[in-house]
Amino acid sequence: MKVFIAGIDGYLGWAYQEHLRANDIEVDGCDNHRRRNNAKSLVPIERDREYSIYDASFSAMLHEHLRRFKPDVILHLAQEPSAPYSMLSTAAAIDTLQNNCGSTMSILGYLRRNPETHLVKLGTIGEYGPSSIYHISKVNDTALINWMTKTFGLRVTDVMQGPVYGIGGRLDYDECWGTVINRFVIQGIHGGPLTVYGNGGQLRFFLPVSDVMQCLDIIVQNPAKRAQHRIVDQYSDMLEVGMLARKVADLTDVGIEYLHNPRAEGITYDSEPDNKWLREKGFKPLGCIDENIEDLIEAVLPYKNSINPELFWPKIQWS
Ligand code: USQ
Repeated sequence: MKVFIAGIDGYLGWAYQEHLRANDIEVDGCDNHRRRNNAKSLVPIERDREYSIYDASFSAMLHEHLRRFKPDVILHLAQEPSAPYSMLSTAAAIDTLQNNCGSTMSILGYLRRNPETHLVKLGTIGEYGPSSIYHISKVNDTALINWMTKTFGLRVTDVMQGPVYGIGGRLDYDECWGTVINRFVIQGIHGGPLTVYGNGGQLRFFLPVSDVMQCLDIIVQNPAKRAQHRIVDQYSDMLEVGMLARKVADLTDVGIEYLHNPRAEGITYDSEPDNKWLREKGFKPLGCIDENIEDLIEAVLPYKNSINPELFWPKIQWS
């Protein structure tokens, strides 16, 4: 089994390549260092192996690399992942659409000639009720993938994933690149306050990095069939953001600040996600969310003095 990771240097990409290598699976990948150049990880970024640095949307380079490596699976994580960044300006919105749709099209172009390769593409649960240009870019991907899969007989798993937490290949906590649990934990360790957007009634579908590894393994080991565009909803827990904030506030003994919500977002989604397929294939979340948050607090404590509280406050407004 050979796995190619587009976006190998990122939050999940690096964690998954380490996990695969620990299981003696051959891995290669590429990354354009966009995340590395735009965000400051709280934990040091440690890399003990080489990978190629180029943008996955440069199709000539990508196709050449893939023809050499001949992967059984391509894991596509090479995308701009931030809803707030995509809403910063028209230029950032265009950048998000170009980056995300370009990398997807580039990979699909290779698969058209190599349809046996299984594409595992990271989508988002936010596709079930988009709340930003970023989320719309993922909906566009899904439409593109669907048509290409049916037309050219590809094998694709489109993973609808909720916000991830924990230390992956890095740990971000600024308004663009940090996900909400990581932000709350780091805000709590600093002494607060926790920044809840709106009244905190947003219902979201979370999972820790360790569960992402387990779910991706299940997907990689159970490839989609030819001409199948398989949708898999990937999450461990369903919780309101305000409830999460109360958990972290209790554990770190800090206050919560309810801010005017800078986003225009729904409380729930238009259709309910369901992780039944993963559970049927044996997915069992490794710990409960309370324990996972406690572990994360422990793991982040040594970096307390490096926390920059200026990164806590949201500046990008949807309207
Ligand atoms: N939120 C707060 N306070 C904060 C940060 C966020 O209340 O300081 C709220 C947001 O308003 C939102 C929820 O927490 O309702 C989740 O926000 P998030 O920043 O953790 O997640 P989101 O912007 O939706 O994006 C993240 C990842 C993205 C992934 C997505 C999955 O950055 O790559 O696709 O989670 S999902 O949310 O299911 O669309």
